[in-house]
Amino acid sequence: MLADISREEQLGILRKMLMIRRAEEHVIRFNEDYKDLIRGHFHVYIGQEATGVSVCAALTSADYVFSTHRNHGHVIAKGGDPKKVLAEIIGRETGYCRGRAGTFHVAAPELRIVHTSAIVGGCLALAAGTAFASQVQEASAVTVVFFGDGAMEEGVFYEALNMAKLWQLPLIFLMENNYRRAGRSGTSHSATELANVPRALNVDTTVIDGGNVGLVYKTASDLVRRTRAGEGPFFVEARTHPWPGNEGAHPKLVAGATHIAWAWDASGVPEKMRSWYAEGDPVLLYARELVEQGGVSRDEIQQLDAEVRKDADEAARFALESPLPDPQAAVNFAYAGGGN
Ligand SMILES: Cc1ncc(C[n+]2csc(CCOP(=O)(O)OP(=O)(O)O)c2C)c(N)n1
Ligand SMILES: [Mg+2]
Repeated sequence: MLADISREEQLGILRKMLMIRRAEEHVIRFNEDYKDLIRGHFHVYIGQEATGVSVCAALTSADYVFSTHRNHGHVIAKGGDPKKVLAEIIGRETGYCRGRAGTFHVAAPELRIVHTSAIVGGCLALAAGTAFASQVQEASAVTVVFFGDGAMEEGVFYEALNMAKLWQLPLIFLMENNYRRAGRSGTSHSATELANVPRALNVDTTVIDGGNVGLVYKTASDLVRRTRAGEGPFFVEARTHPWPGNEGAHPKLVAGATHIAWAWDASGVPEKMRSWYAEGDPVLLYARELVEQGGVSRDEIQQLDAEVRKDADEAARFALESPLPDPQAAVNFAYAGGGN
C-alpha cells in the first residue's frame, strides 16, 4: 500500500502524525502540571493520527475540513501551525481564534477549516453547506467532515446524509469509529453495523482500518478524485483502537510519553497498556512499517522524532509565553464584521 506514496510524502505523513502525538502530550501535561490552564475538560486525537493525517494528505489547500472535539489532530493534519493550536487550547491571543475558541472549537479558515464544533454532529450540516457552495460555484473543492460513531445517533446526521445524496454533493462523510461514545457504555445504536445506515440511503460506503496509513491514503485519494468528478457523496468508516489514556474527560499519559523505540520493542511499556502500543498505536505501527517496507532506517525515524519533539516543545513554550486576550476585548468578534 505504501508503494503508492512517494518516500518524501511517507516521511511527511510520519512527521505530522508525530507532531500530533507530541503536541497532544503537551496538552495533557498542560492539564497535569498547571491548575486551570485548560479551562474545563478536553479530548485528544491520540490513537487516530493515521486517519486524519492520511485523509488530509489526499486533499489540497482549497478543500474544506470540518472537525469535532478531537480537532487538534485534524487542524495539524490540514497543515496547522502547532504553536497556534497549542496557544488556542490555552486561550491565548496568539491562537488560531485569538483565544476565543479554546480546545473544543479550534478553527482555521485560512486552512479551510471554517468551523469546528464540540457539539456532537455539530458540523455535519455546515459541511453540507460548503459542499453545496462548491457545487453552486462550480468549484472543484471537496469537503470532508470528520465525526465520531456517536454522531450517528444525532438527527442532523440523517438530514445531512440524505440531502447530500439527493443533491449529489461533493462531500465525504468520514466517520472515525473508536468504539466509544464518551460517557456511555454498551450498545447505543440499533444498527448491527453502523455502515449499514449510509448504505440504506444508497450512499457509497467503505469500511477501512483507520490505523493503516497506506490504505487510508489510497481510499481517500480515490474518493477525493471521484468526488471531484461529481460522483459524491461518499461515506467512510475508519476503525481505530481506542487509546487507553482516553478514559474520562481529562485524558492521562497512562504509559508516559510515547517512546518511538517501542515500535521495535514494546517491553518497556507498562504491562497493562502494552498490547495497545504493540498492536494498536498507529504511529508506532507506521514507523515499523516504514522500516520494513519503505526503506527508511530506524535512525532516520529516531532523528525525525527528535526534530518533531523539539518543534513541539518550542510550540508549547510559545503558547505558555503568549498573552491572554485583553479582558476589555472579551466580546470582540461576537458579531460578524470587523471584530468589534
Ligand atoms: C449534542 C451533544 N450531546 C452530547 C454531548 C456530550 N458528548 C461529548 S463527546 C460525546 C461522545 C461522542 O462520541 P463520538 O462522536 O463517537 O466521539 P468520540 O469521543 O468517541 O471521538 C458526547 C456524548 C455533546 N458534546 N453534544
Ligand atoms: Mg466514538
